Amino acid sequence: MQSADNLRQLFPESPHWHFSESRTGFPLLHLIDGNTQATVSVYGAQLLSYCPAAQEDVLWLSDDARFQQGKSIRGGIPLCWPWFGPHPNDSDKPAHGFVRNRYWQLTALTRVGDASLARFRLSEFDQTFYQPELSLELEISVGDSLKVQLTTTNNSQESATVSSALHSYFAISDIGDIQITGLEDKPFRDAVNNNSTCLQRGPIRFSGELDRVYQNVDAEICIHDPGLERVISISGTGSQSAVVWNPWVEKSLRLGDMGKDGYRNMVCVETANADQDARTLKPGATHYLVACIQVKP
Ligand code: TA6
Repeated sequence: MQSADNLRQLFPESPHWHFSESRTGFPLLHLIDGNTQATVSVYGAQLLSYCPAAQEDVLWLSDDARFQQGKSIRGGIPLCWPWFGPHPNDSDKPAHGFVRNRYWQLTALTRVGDASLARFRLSEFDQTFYQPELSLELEISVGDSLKVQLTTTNNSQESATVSSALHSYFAISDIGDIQITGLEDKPFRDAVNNNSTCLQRGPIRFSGELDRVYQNVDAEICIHDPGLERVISISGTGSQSAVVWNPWVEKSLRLGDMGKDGYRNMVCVETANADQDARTLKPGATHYLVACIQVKP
């Protein structure tokens, strides 16, 4: 594992990046572009915060988030890979894959145009969890918008099927007041109602637990938040599916790390390759799953 001190030696601090540690010693990278800031945990290569200039944090991080080895951090943008949801045929394996519970390697820090960019690589590849040899890289670009790119390359001689998600937790004023547009008339699997297949009618509004996997996603998704007087726009590439989730009261209690009434101030809108949108990579092939997030006035 690269400690914060190791990272300072490898990447001398600058006006555009510096390092610190979580209360449990996880190395944290802070990326800065003018008055815009973002924080990334090296554990999980997980964004924890993105604050555009003159804006409240766009990402939600639970007050009770655990920064503990082997556990995932509740909030920000956890990476689900190489399977989304439960493992397809082995319930002993963790939900949402294993890379969110691993230390990644920071391999580059640079400025590209008006943005600060960081690149991470998952070096130690846990063959116990996944056979075909794949490599995985994450690129985070912080500027007027936040760009997150997860790159999978199949280095093996056989085809490999991967499902994944950029499991983004967005900060909102109140779950009862927001609405989500951009998924109207799209089919979805309703995980709260026996995985039944339904069609979205109009904007999404919340009045209880909601857990849906949308397909044929081909447009920008927007979170309209009257309380914070803003619209968060999420555009995906290399993705035709999106997951929308709020655990509401009971599921929050079962999860145990959502914080008191935390569900009221978060909504997940995940840029994904889920269910039938899973991707099969031929030998030598590369796939890019990309989310571009920005606040629109
Ligand atoms: O993305 C939605 C979802 O799959 C929900 O079903 C819920 O379980 C959520 O992910 C959180 O999963 P986690 O493993 O982080 O508790």
